[in-house]
Parts: sequence; structure tokens; C-alpha cells
Amino acid sequence: APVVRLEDYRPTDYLIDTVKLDVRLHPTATRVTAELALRPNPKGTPGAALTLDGDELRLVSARLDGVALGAAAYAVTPSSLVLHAPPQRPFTLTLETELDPSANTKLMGLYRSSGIYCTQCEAEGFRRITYFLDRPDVLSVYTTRIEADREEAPLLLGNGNPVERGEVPGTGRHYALWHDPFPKPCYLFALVGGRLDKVSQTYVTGSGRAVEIAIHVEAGKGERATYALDALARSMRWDEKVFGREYDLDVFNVVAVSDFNMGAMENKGLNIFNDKYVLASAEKATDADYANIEAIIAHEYFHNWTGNRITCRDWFQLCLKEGLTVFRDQEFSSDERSRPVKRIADVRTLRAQQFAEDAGPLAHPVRPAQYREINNFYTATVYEKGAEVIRMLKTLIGAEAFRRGMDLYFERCDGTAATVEDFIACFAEASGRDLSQFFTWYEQAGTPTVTASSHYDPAARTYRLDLAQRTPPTPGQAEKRPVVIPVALGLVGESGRELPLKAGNEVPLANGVLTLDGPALSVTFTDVPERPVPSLLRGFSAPVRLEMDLADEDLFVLFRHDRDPFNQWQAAQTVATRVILEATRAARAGQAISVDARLGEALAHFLDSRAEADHAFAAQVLALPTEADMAREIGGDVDPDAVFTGRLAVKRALGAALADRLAALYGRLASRGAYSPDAASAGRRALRHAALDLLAAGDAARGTELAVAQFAAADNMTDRFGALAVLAHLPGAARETALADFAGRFHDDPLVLDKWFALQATIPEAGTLDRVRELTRHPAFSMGNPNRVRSLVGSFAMGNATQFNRADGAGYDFLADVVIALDPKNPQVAARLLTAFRTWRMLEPGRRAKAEAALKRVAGTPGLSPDVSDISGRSLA
Ligand code: HT7
Ligand code: ZN
Repeated sequence: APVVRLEDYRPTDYLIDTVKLDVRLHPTATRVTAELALRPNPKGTPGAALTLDGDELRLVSARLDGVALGAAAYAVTPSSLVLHAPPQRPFTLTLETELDPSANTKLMGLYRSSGIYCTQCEAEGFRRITYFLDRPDVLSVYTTRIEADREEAPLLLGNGNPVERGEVPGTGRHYALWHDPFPKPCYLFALVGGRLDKVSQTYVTGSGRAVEIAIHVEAGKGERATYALDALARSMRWDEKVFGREYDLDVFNVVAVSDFNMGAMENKGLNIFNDKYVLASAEKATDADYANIEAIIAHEYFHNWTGNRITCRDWFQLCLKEGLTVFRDQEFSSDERSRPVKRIADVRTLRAQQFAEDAGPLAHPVRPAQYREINNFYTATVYEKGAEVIRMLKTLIGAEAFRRGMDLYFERCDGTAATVEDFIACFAEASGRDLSQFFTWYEQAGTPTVTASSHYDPAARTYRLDLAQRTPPTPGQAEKRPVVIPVALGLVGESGRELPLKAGNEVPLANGVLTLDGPALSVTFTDVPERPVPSLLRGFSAPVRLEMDLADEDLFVLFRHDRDPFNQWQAAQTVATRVILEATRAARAGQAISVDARLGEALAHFLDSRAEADHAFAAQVLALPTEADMAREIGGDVDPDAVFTGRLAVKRALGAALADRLAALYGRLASRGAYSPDAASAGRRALRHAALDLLAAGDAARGTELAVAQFAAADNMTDRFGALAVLAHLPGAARETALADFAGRFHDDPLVLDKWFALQATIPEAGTLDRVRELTRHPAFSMGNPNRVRSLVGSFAMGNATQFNRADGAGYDFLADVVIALDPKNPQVAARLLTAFRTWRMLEPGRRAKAEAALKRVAGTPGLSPDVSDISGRSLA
């Protein structure tokens, strides 16, 4: 595929003001008639040919202003339709195409999922339905007539508001007419046809408009959609309250389908979801599932303003809608649940996904300057780092100016296809600040490292803090500029009191936030009554790596006393990271591992004094850095077996040292009463699970006994699956019995079996690859379903460091085989699986060579999709 560059952006030569679609659904021969009202774009080239995009299309007929097009007037292939000399006035092009939704395994365009007709058009799926100017800066008003067999598809949904429905006499077919008054790009088009159950309610907006909100799910699963419906209503209220944004149509429909390439899609008035992010019940969904459902329902709903009403000019601006909408959904979940715990969870994800991406060959800026395959840019950098950039903006200009900037953006850009420049201009205006250097965050890839050192002068009562930043080179960007880094900070006395923050020299310090915008900055604080411990990057105020050689004892001070809960947690993590690093070094050197007892003592004190105050926070404290966290920390020449051994030794030592406390905590936190997914109850279960996990590491027999009992007695999936997850790390008959029991209980529920597939794929034992291969032949497994593939193969490749990175390279070969086999069917999912190699250069030489060979084998496969060829090519570059 050719490279597309941001600098080459040009407006289209034609505009499409209205689109009238007539879609006659049929399992294998769906007919689509598209009536496009076109006109020359005043910003385009007069007289230019009109080139419409297509993808695997078959044209049946083409008419211009009602007259069949002569053969000489146009050229058509499955991937384009060119009108050589279009009229230089408004005209109508009527195109008829025929599609086979049942044969659509790519799940882009119109396809069938368990008999339900549905669409996925972002990013470039609409061109698989009809020939079109398939780009986000072409905004049109859509009217859609959907026709189908009444028995097969009693429910027919489209974008916008319902206008009319009726029978097609004598055919057994019926139709529905939908009209969406808001001009939109074609990637937001959607339709659904099928036999579905619904849960619904009337939502009254702040200004008193009644909106029918509904969730449609496979027959018999309606009960499991009530949580999602409630989350939707809460999201709508929150957006009114916090961003002043009201919903704008008479109906809002959500449809859940079981075959879906990603999490969900924000089509105007008709969100389509992966059913994993809609369906929940106490018996079948975990607390984490509930939290994800709430977050994704909110995310897609919030797109109505950030993405739909204001869309992107081109796909380079993807972060304009995605980073901003992630920021909005993070804020929603923080308000609905616990802000510090949500922040810790988000930073864990950011580091695990985005920092990993930024440190390897797939690194790219939040706003990339070029791409070959846009589907490969729905990344942690665009989404998660994109959200961090907005968060920093808010920190830098303050909450009030941020809100004014958002209001201005909604007012000024509503109904347009905007750019990141348009967005930032609103905040520059609202705050009176020059944000030109801030813009570097959008253009420069890589994770900056901030180094900090300090000196306290007791006689002068001054404290000097020296900060410096540097960003390592990334592909195509050897030289890096300094970025604007808000460093939220505090000074903590040894006894834990917060010391005054008085900057003695001319430095950019406001509201406890220092702005580091050059390569280095020195600040001298005055009237500092005692030697302070610096608490830097409070709340993780910038997406950077912090290097500071604080003594362990200072970190314990922060862990105990910092008024910022994020930095309390961070301090404990930093100590744990050091302890695991040392254990890993010893393991690699073949030496005996000894574990510094002070970490256990600090955790013991924490369990005794504070664990009960906030269960969810305590669970985060007890969760050690992951193997992947450790690998990133080591940074190169990584031996995943040594990391695993070192980390496990630390976990065992902590489990043994804290055994009595953990057992007591585990007993105290036992479930009482019926399951409820609320944050406090989920926090209690999370801490209980963390206690059991650690306890089982220290004492396998006791852990097995407790986990087996919990598994058998559980009345909810969080407890049952939590017990099974602990058993998964304890080889033996009890584990296999529980796994078999679980499969038997939930044999008819694919979403629950996904948990079972995923768990087995992450067992850190030599037999796991064979187990995974065997599971690919399980009757419930299918390469055609993205959730199954991600659960089994994705969990193996992304969540099992020792077995994916087997020294013999068999893990890599397995993934390469799956990617090559899946690519012709579903390139998007295949390409995403292949990103499991994104950190291959950090491995020790033996594994690195094997990973490279597997990647080269993929890259050399004839007929690769643009998706996989792009990822394999960039990974090897
Ligand atoms: N805007 C959506 C991203 C998306 C997508 C969703 C489903 C299948 C294919 C897709 N391509 C891109 C989802 C979101 O971020 O809200
Ligand atoms: Zn999104």
C-alpha cells in the first residue's frame, strides 16, 4: 500500500450533500442503491475527474441524473469508480451494488454476525457498501431505507431518527426508513437488521427532551444488558453536568454483536458493540467486565460530541476524537468510582501498552505524519497518550480555562471536520497562553525521561531541585525537542508532614505544578524546615519516565505519608521494582536469590494500618509490577525466564512473610449478601483476591485449599474466576479439575469460555504452548471470531512472557503461523496479533534472532494484506 502523508492533505474536488440509501438485505445477495447528491467543491480543482473509493465491490448499475452512464463516461473496478468528466454543477449519481454479507469475514462493511446484519465503517468500511468519497471530511445528510425478510430481521435500525416503517406487500418483507439530520462522514454510517431482544428506558435530557434509549442483544440475553443501559443513562447525565453536552436525537440505540473487530463503534445514534462490552450478570461477568462495560458505553456515547458532531478532517487527526474521548471516559469513571484507583489503573495500562509501543519499532507520534494502513493506527499512543496530552493541557492551563476552551471548541467547530490545530487554538484563546511548544506532544514520538536530583542545605534551609529531560530517538525521528512537562510536586518531611512549597528563584511554579519546558530546570525552594523527600509527578502529571535515585527509606516515607495516593502507590512499586530487579539479576547469574525484607515490612505496616480504609487502593498496592513492566525497566538483553524467576521469588517471599496477615484479611473480606458490582464491593473482592494470590505464592498447599473452596462456593464470576486464576499458577490435579468444572458449567457461553481460553494461555509452564495448540481444536474455538482469537492466541502472545518467548522460538513460530493463516480472513485482527512482537529488540540475542526470523517469515509470505505487511515491515525496519 502507498504511503499517505499529512502534508499532502487536499480538500476533495466534489462534495456529497445528501445520501439516499436503499439497502435490501439478503444473506448472500444484498442490493444497495445509493443516490448521491454531488456538487463541485469550491475548494477543489474545477473540472477534475471524480474518483470514488470501493473495496471488493460489484457494480450493478450507474446513473447520472437518472440516465444510465455510458461505458466511456466512467471506469470501474472493485476498488474504484472514476467519472471522467463530471458536470460542473450539482448532479445526482445513483449507484447500485451487490454484496455478500455472509462471505464478509473481514467484519468491515456490511456483514452477518450470528445471523444479525450489521455494519462497521470506521475507518474505511463504507467503501465496501457502495462507491463513495470515503474520507472523514465529506459530510452528508443520510436517509436510509432498510428492507429485509420480516422473519429473519424483525428489527431494522439506522442512524438518526425513525421516520416510517411498513410492509412490502406480497413478499414477506418489510422496511424501515431512517433520517439523520446531522451531516456526518460515512465512517459513522450504520445499519442493523435482525431478531434481537431489547431493554430500554426513556431518558429525559437536562432541557426536558425525551429520548428513547435502548440496548439490543441476542435473543434471551436482555437481562444481561441492564447494567449497560444504566451506565448509558449515567453517561448521558454526566456529559450534561460536566461538559454541558446534551444528546441531540429522539432515539439512541446500542446493538451488541458477537463478531466484532474492536470494542465498539460510535455510529451516530446507533452504537454497535462487541457483546463482551455489553453483556453482564453476576454469574458470568467479573468486576473488571462491569467496569469495562461502563467505560466503553460512556466512551462511545461521549463520541456523540467529540467525534460525531465535531469529526476529524482526515485520519491523521484521529487523536482529536480518540484521545479526547478517552480522557472524557476516564474522567467519567473517576467520578463514578475512585479517582486515585482509576488513575493508577490507567497509568498501569499506559505504561504496559503505550510506553511499550513508544520504546520499539512501532513508535509514532500521537498525531502520526504518515501511514500505510490506517487500521494500524488505532493504537495506545493515539488513544492513551492522546488522553494524557489532554490531561496535561488541563493541568497546565487550569480547570476553568480548560472548560472555557472546551466550550469554545464545541461552539466553534460543531458540524465541522476539524484538526488538532483547531482544537488547540480554542485553549490558547481561552487561556491566553501560547501553546505552540505544547503542540510538540502531538508531533513527537517517544517517552521523555525526566531525571531529577536534589540538594538540601540545612543551614540556609534551601532545597535545590534539578530537573532535566531527554527523549530517545524513535523511527524516523532521530532528533528530539524538549516538550512542555507539567511536574506536579510536593515536599514531604520525614515525619510525613507536607512542607511549604516556596520557590526562591524565578521559576514557572503554579498551584504545585512546575513547568519543565527546556532541556533542564533548577529550582531552589526556600524556608524548607527539614530535609524533604520530593514527591514528583503527583497524579502522574505527565506521560514520562522519572529517574531519581531516592533512597529506599525515602520511598518508604512517600509510601506511608504522601498526600498524593498515586505517589504512595508509585513509591511502593518503585521499591518492589528494585527488589525484583535484584532478584532477576541473581536468577540470571545463577545465584541464590535473597529478598530485601524491608518491602515485606512496609507492606505489613500498610496492611495493619491502612488496607481497610480503601480496599481497591490496597489491592493495587499488593499487585507487584508485572513481568512486562520489569522487562521494560531492564530495557535490553532481557531474559524473560530470569525475570519470571526473580519476580516469583519476591512474590513467594512476600507471601510467606505476610501469610498470617493475608489469611486474616482474606477471611475478613469474605462476601456477605448478594453480589453487587458497585465500586466499593468490587474493591473488597479485588483486595481479597490480591491477598489470596500472594498467600498462594507463599504457601501453595494453603493457597490451593482456599482457592478450591472459593471456587466451589462462589456465587459470582469475580470470586469464581479469581479462584481459578490463582489455581492456574498452582500446577496439579486441583487446577485441572477446576478448569474442567468451569468448562462444563459454562460450555454454552462463548464469552465465559473466552476467560477459560485466556487463563490457560497465560499459564507460565512449558506445556502451555501444546495446551494452546490443543485448544485451537476445541469445539468452542473459532479463528473466525475475533474474541476467541484474542482470548486464546492474543493472551498467549501478549500475556505469557515466558512461554511466548520460549528460548526455542516455538512461541514465535506459533504466532507467525496463526497470523499467516488468519490474514486472508481478517487482516485487521491478524495485524493486531502481530504487534505482540513490538518489543522484540529488547530481548537477549538468542530470542531476538528467533523473533526476527519469525517476523521475516511473516513479512516474506506472498499476498499479505496491507495491514500485516505494514506491521511486519515496520517491526523489522
Ligand atoms: N472509533 C472506533 C474505532 C474503530 C473500530 C471499531 C470497531 C471495528 C473497527 C474499528 N476501527 C476503528 C471505536 C472507538 O474508539 O470508539
Ligand atoms: Zn473512541
